Amino acid sequence: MTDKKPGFFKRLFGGEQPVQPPAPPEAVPAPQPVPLPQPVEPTPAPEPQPAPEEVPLPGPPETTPDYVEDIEEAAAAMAVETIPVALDPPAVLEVPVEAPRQGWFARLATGLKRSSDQLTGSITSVFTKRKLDAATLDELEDVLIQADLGIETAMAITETLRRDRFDRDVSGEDVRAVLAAEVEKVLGPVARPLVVDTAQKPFIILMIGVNGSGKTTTIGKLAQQYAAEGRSVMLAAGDTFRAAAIEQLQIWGQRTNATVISRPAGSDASGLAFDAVTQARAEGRDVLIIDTAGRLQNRDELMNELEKVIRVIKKVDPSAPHATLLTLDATTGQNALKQVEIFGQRAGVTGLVMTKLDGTARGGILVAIARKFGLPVHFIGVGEGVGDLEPFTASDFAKAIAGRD
Ligand SMILES: Nc1nc2c(ncn2[C@@H]2O[C@H](COP(=O)(O)OP(=O)(O)OP(=O)(O)O)[C@@H](O)[C@H]2O)c(=O)[nH]1
Ligand SMILES: [Mg+2]
Repeated sequence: MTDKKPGFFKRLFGGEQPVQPPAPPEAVPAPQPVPLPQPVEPTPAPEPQPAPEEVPLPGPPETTPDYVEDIEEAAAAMAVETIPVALDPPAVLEVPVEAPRQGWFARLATGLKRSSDQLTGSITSVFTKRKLDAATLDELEDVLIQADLGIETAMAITETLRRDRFDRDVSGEDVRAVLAAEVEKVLGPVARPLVVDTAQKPFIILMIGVNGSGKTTTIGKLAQQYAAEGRSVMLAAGDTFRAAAIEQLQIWGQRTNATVISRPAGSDASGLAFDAVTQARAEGRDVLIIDTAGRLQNRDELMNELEKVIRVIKKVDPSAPHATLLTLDATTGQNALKQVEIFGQRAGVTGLVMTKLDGTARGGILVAIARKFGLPVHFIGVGEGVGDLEPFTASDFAKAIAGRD
C-alpha cells in the first residue's frame, strides 16, 4: 500500500509537525498540544464556539429523504465533526488551543491522506502484477469512481492509460501521475480567487450551505483576511434561528474587529439582511458578509426563505449579493453534488468554499463538482483556526489527492 509520508512534507516545510489524525468521534475538541509561538497569527485565540448540535428551526433535522443513500454516511460524518455545546452559553467560552501551525499544503496533504491512501492503495493493488489489460483498466475505473472523482474523470484517466500504455508494464506511480494530471486539468479552470470589487461599497458576500458546513467559521476567517488587508468589515448575523449562532458570529466579530449586526433570535432573517445592507452602505463599509442559517437543500420552505433574503438584499442594492458562496463540507461525499445543484438553482451560487479538507476528507468529490458545474472554487478550509482558509490551487490539490510528493 502506497503511503503519503508526512515525513516528506515535514522536510519540505521545515520541521513542522504532521497534523494529527481526525478527531475521535463524539469528542470535545481533542486536546491539542501546547501551541508553539504563532508565526503569523495576529489573533491569538481563533477558535469559534464549538459547533452547536441543534437543528435550525423549523422542521426536522439532518435527514435527506431525497438522497437516502447518503444519509447514514453524512450523519456519521457530522457525528465525527460535530462538537457538543453547552445549552447555556458559558460566561467564558472555551476556546480550543490552536495546534502548532504547519505549512498549509502539509495540512492539505495530511488532510487528504485518507482519500489519497485509499485511492493510491487501491491503485497499487490493482497494478501489482501485469501488463495493462482491459480487466485492469476496468478495475481501475471502479477504484476511481469509488473515490468520488466522478465517472467522466475516471474514464478520462483510464482512456489516457489505454491509449498510451496498453499491453505495457504500468506501475502504480505511472497511474498516480496520470491521475494527478487529470485532476489538475479539471480543477485548473475553477481555481479562481474571490475578487473583492472595490467599486461596490460594500462588497456584499452571502454565505450559504447546509447545516454545519462551515459557513460561520469561514466568515470569521474571511473577516480576518479582509481586516488584515485594511478593509472595514461588517458581519450580519443572518442565522436568526439560534441564539448560539448569533453569539458565535459576535465572537468572530470581536476577534477580527468587525462590527456585527444582529437581532434577537427568532427575528426575520431577511429583515436583518435589509438592515445590515442599509447600515453598511450608510457607513461606507468595504465588505459586508452575511451569515445564514444552515439548511438542507431539499427543504423547500427554507430555500424559499433564502430566496427571500436575496430578494430583500436586492431591494437595497440590485447588484448584490456580489458573491454568493456555498460552503461544502469535504466529508459529505456524493450529496455535495446535489447541494451545489439545488443551492445553485435557488440562490445563484457564484463560488464554492470547501471546508474540512484537513480532516476526514472525501476530497475527490471536488473533482466531480468542478467537472459538472464549473463553478469557481475560491477557498479551502484546512482547519478550524482563523488562519486556516487558503485560496484554492489546483496543482496542490491534485498532488495531495494523488499522493504524489
Ligand atoms: N477541521 C475543520 N473544521 C472546520 C473547518 N471549517 C469549519 N469547521 C468546524 O466545523 C464546525 C461547524 O462550523 P460552523 O462554521 O459553525 O458551520 P455552519 O455552517 O456555520 O453551521 P450552522 O450554522 O450550524 O449551519 C465547527 O466546529 C467548525 O470549527 C475546517 O476547514 N476544518
Ligand atoms: Mg453557522
